[in-house]
Amino acid sequence: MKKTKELRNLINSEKLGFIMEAHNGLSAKIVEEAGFKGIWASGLSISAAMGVRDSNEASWTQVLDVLEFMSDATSIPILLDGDTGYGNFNNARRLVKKLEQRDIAGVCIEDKQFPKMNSFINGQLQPMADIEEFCGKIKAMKDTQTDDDFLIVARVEAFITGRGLDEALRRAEAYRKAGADAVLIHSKRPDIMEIEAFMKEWAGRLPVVIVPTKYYLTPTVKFRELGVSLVIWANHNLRSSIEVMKQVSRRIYQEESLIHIEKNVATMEEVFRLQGAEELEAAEQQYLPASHSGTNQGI
Ligand code: SPV
Ligand code: MG
Repeated sequence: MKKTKELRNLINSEKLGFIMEAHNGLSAKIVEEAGFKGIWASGLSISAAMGVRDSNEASWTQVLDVLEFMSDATSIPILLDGDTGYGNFNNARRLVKKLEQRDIAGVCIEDKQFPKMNSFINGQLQPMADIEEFCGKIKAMKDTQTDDDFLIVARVEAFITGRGLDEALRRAEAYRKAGADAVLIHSKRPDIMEIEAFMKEWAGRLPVVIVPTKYYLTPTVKFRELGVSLVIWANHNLRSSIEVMKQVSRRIYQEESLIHIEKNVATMEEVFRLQGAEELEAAEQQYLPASHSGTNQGI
């Protein structure tokens, strides 16, 4: 099945679905091997892994290059966190064209202004997009996709910017009418209150996606009860790797030795496995003349 169809099925299914953050080819592969049916290409994580801020400091084509590696390394669908679409309707529709070429299954755009800032940094101070302008962007993106199953998710930042339920509903409804396939409703509260209020009024008009980074204490069963379609675990591969890399680097620096490290890190064999080294060996058998035999001796 095409990746676009798989993502659409995941979000349209009666069952609550889950996708997990990745930020490069390796983490994308790890997400797939864990059993997830989809990948969240997180703007925060991709930018952090590049060592820059989640404020469109990495150019959109640099993000595209990362996505290409993620897509090539995996067989499950990828939903891109497309920030604001990297500009106006014209930039956003060109993004759709480039994503389809790389077999990305969908993109989420948020109703803020370019350059954006992560929602958890002074969210209440962030300017929102004009509703009509954002609707035009959604329409342009929908008109550009060539695969009907490519997914456009409209992310509503009304709660993040402190505007409340009425504004969240007004925006979500406008984006639905503009053609969005699903709505992502974001909240920075430590509880489910805003999401719950939204879900009750929204009443299933379109599938709803949530990102429970801040309300992580809410049991998942509650998301099911509210009728949420898709949960994004948005940044936990990035954050876990930061923690482990800090510990390992510090310890090797202090001890000037690997003695206490080796048993706590992935084996070299595991690295080679994740890279698909075996496939290359088999290909060499098939394609390299015997006189060139031995890994990578053909060059
Ligand atoms: C991301 O993962 O980059 C997101 C989710 O957009 S959040 O960081 O919660 O804004
Ligand atoms: Mg983001």
